[in-house]
Amino acid sequence: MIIIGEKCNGQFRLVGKAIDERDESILQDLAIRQVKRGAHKLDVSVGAGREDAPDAMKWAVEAIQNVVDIGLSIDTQDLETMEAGLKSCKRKAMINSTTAESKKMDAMFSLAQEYESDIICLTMNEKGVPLDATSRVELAMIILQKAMDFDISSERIYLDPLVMQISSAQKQSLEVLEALKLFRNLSDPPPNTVVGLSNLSSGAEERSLLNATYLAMLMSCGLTAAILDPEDELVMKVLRTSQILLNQKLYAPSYLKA
Ligand code: THG
Repeated sequence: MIIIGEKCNGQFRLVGKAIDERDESILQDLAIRQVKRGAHKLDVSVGAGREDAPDAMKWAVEAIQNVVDIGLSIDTQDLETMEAGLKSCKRKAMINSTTAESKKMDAMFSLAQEYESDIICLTMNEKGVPLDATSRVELAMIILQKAMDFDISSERIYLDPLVMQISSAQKQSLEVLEALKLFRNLSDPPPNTVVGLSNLSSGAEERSLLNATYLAMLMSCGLTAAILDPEDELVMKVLRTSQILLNQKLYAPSYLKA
């Protein structure tokens, strides 16, 4: 399970302000803390709708890399901001993300080629996020086909079925689980998969409990990576326990401490 820390994200007010002021210490503190709790990669987003997004992304990537030595997931839908982020990455990066829209895939897969990065592919298109599992699979097939055209091997692709808010789209939590099960049949070895876990509980109470419970379910459906809060202790305990129960890690009495 690849753990991608969610916290270096300009949508959090404190982070947004730190980016405005180019205050490195807040971003660096978040980066160090997430890695300490087990993050393998860090998602970096400067937040939507800022005019200085490419410059802000370059600055954020450099600031984070000055304190931690792990791969970054460059989280933006803007091509120029994506390239600014990728250019600054010292290690293999992850493009977060392309949709299944043809033009978007052309642009983002080209960048993936040029920068030899991994790429998260959202199973949505110009019509939005499909409401059922099989439509998500249809988009996944379009994505995998296009990746082949760009000579991007399947181990570099992370399919994201898009987790929605439980408070406004309750039935979608089941469709996402179903989609993950179906994605497994699309290639051999099965494609990598990723979700933004905290989307689930946005605007809800009992966030940690919702996120942790859903993570266990997602993992049992084959999820291979997640953007989540590594400082959420319940989420991390359930993640470690699920790895044991799914026989992905060797059980030892002290498995939570290891
Ligand atoms: N898929 C992919 N990338 C993603 C997502 C996804 N990147 C962004 C997001 N979704 C994952 N990251 C977060 C980060 C924070 C929150 C949720 C997901 C979050 N924010 C608070 C909220 O919504 O209530 C607001 C924070 C604040 O304002 O303080 O929970 O799905 N590929």
